[in-house]
Amino acid sequence: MHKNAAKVFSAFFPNRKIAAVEPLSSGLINTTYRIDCPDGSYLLQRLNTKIFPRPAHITENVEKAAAHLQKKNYPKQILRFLPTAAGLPFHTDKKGEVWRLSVYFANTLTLDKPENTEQVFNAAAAYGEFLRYLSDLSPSKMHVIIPDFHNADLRMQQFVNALKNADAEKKNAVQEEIREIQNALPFLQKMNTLRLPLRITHNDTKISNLLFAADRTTPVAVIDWDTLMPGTVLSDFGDIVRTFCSTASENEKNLKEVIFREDYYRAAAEGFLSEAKTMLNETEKANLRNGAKRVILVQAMRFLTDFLNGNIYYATTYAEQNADRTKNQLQLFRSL
Ligand code: GN1
Ligand code: MG
Repeated sequence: MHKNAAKVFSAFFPNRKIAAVEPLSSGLINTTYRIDCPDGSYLLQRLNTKIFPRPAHITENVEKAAAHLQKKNYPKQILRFLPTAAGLPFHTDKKGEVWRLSVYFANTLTLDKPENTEQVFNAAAAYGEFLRYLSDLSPSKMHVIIPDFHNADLRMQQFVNALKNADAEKKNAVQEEIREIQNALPFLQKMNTLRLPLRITHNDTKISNLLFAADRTTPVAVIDWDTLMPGTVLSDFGDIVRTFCSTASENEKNLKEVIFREDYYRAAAEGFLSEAKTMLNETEKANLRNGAKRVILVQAMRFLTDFLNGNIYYATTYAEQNADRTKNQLQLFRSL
């Protein structure tokens, strides 16, 4: 497997010596390796083309956004994919798998749960800043990478279908969670009636998609631009809250560890608004907290849907992991 990563790397740099190949595991969709060379490191990633069937659309979106940010002197690191030796934006191997390469930003780290309010404020500000810098680029210029990604109606439909098709044993195992989500559906339907402007949004503003400097406090780069596309700011703010205001990561099984921190929420809202306030309209500003609730609930529903479907979407390391993630997110939802 790692041998294969090394081989793919040579499609980008045919003659570069590799010192080490390290798999990185925080994403739930793509497979990522760090490739260490004597003069620096790279990130090599196999794109999950079941979920991202149009890799060229992703690279075009990323390039468009990167050029825009660069032109505006965006103060943080800008993500870029490196061309293959043949000059292509990504490499397609013999099996048809798609690989991208980018520079690994040295001396950075990711977190899977927050450690203090300063970190939360800075992180939310960094995402807010990213959105503000992109706010004068027209959403219609971007490809829609995953249609209906934040369409709660569709997520509900997928959940209802999964319920129809799942066997009794699986449904029994998550009876309470099914009921809790069903009870919350009217809230989702109400949120759907809000009229929110379409903007260019990140759509995966989770804690592990922000690189921090070694001080663990200063954001260095927003990463994972795969789902950069038209969306609503409330979804991005919601995912910040979902992952920065919980005392535990989304994979935590011990629910006692999962607590919504009101002080972190205040820090997140203040940090986000310190950068993004000028671009938001009244409806957006008035619904930040509801947006967070909505994202957490939808995430719970997506994990539960995948559990009922037999774990076909999210990477798992054990059979009940998506059920555990559902419980984790519902605990957070209640706590909020
Ligand atoms: C997925 O694999 P990753 O970290 O890029 C998912 C997000 C979820 C997240 C939950 C395309 O993101 O929507 O919020 O897992 N991405 C896609 O951890 O579905
Ligand atoms: Mg992602």
